[in-house]
Amino acid sequence: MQQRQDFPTSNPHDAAAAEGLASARRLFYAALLRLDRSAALDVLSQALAAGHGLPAITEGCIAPTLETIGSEWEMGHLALSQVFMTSRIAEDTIDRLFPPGDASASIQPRIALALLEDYHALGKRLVALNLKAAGYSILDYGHVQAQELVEKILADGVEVLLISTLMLRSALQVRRVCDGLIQAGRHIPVIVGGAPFRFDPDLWREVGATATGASASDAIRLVQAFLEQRRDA
Ligand code: B12
Repeated sequence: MQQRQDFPTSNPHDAAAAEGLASARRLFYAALLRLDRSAALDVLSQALAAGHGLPAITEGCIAPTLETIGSEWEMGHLALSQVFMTSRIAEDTIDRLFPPGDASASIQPRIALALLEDYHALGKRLVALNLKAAGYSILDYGHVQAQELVEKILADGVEVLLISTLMLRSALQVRRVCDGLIQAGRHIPVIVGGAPFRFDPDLWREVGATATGASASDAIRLVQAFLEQRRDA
């Protein structure tokens, strides 16, 4: 499985930052596998204190660590119970560091984020955190079914929709959401992300989405682009 690349190291500060993140990643991985919650929390707290921003910690530490653990499970080196426990500890650590609802949000278009017919919650949580840290206010619908999601979007007048799915079966349900919105005459950007869309680069088009992103930073970039497009229209 492909790993995310380290951050570019064009100058000594970047090189030091990349080394700091690589070290945090190693320590985070070790803490998770020892099921050591307090060490996991210490690693991320220290990375924040060292000046690594939330996007860098998301993409340079948390996400690649879980991917490594997933790859080791696929290769038979770890049990599913270990994937379950480590991801649970990662989620708790993130919740303790960034309690839900604590980020200040000032930009107020109606942006909704949902985990569609799937229980892999970590990616959505990180996307929400990063968007809030970038100043966006988010309607977080949590885990929803396709029909329920369409109804919520129509009721809330959502302007940009973000969907996270980690299983192919769930990713295919995006088609039902997009069709439901079109049938209701609601044409809004639908941005999708998660493992199936990274594994198959054409899947987002096949399910009728408007765009896909591979990371939480991509989510911010795409939301910004769609809002700018709307302003200029
Ligand atoms: C951890 C994990 C679990 C944990 C989930 C814990 C939790 N609360 O989230 C547990 C152990 C519970 C689990 C269970 C299962 N899992 Co699982 N799991 C994983 C694993 C190893 C890592 C996922 C993760 O948390 N990554 C870290 C987060 C931060 O990354 P992320 O979610 O990808 O999100 C990032 C980006 O994708 C992006 N992003 C995410 N959403 C969005 C949205 C938008 C709009 C944008 C722009 C970006 C974006 O930004 C995020 C931050 O960088 C993946 C392997 C993988 N490579 O993804 C398998 C994986 C997703 N699981 C898989 C499977 C099959 C299952 C099970 C069915 C296993 C089983 N036999 O029981 C169950 C089903 C659970 C369910 N019903 O939903 C498969 C899915 C394959 C498929 N084709 O459908 C995978 C791909 C493993 C594999 N290769 O087989 N899993």
